[in-house]
Amino acid sequence: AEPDLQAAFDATIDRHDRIEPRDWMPDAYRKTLVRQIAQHAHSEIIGMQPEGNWIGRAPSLRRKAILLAKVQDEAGHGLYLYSACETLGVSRAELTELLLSGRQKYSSIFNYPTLSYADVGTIGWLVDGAAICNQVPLCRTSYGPYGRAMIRICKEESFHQRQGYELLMTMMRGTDEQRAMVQESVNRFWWPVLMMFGPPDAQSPNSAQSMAWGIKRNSNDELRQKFVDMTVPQAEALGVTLPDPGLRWNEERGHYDFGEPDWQEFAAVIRGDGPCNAQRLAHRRAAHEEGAWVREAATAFAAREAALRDS
Ligand code: FAQ
Repeated sequence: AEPDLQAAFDATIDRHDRIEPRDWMPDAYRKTLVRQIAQHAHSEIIGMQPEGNWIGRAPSLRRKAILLAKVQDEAGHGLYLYSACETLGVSRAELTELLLSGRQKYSSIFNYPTLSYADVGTIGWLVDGAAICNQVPLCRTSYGPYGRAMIRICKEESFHQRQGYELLMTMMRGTDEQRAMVQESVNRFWWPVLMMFGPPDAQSPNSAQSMAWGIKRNSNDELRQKFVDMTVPQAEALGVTLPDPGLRWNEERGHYDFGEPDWQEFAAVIRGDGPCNAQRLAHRRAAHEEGAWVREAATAFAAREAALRDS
């Protein structure tokens, strides 16, 4: 029956229709999805740390309420994504183990520190802006549970992006010192944000197959370009300079030209040698260990309820 199953799978992909958890799928398709969705889930959960760092030091009650809501949304995104991943036959416990042992990755961007409150704004504007650019096409990904999770996540990411932009706008209308804080923050985050889209297409081992399977709908370079085109006018409206002397409108291409990120730095960060990799994983590990009693209690409770039902 194998050839028929493969043909049915191929036909579904060709129609741009969706593969669902109980459908037959090639092992390599399942494996790629687990890798990408798990990496995405881990990014949401680890991504709570850089901003979480500022919750206790937010400058006003209003800013604190906004930041708390955003960081909680990120926890929620991680949970929808772990659930989507579980439909592929892996458990959240296994995925957490793969993260903690360094066998699965999370986004490079969360290995950079947050040094001032302006970073909360910059993360919203640029990091969530990049996330939206990458995730809107993923709403049409070929695997049903992943695409459906993306729809809700993208709506929440839009709020995140707006709160960041609004925070930076407020600071830019403030004092010279506040404007300098925003510029300094944008200078630090710009290049690492461009790296969020992954390596250049020619060095992206997974892109061609993931696009053929409809898991990815656009290449890394296409999305990076789209993000730059979308962000330059926003930077102008804000009054900040993007730290790239090579950035200029190319009339012929109808796009902005821009400089090359430092791919050696990117390689070092995903190898584990970024500024905060050790700290992020240590914090995640400690939180996991401290939560062991909650998991044990929930498991014991579920077992007792099941025993009561069966008796
Ligand atoms: N960081 O062959 P490709 C968020 C790895 S947004 C670390 O091009 P692929 C929201 C890649 O895994 C961030 N590793 O790979 C938020 C592969 O290694 P592997 C999360 C990276 O998968 C905002 C190798 O390099 N978003 O969390 C990165 O086709 C604010 C070769 O690369 C997603 O995960 C990187 N930047 O394309 C939360 C989106 N780039 O696995 C809190 C979904 C590449 O073979 C606060 N993912 N690598 O060992 C994707 O769209 C894709 O997986 C790409 C990479 C585009 C990231």
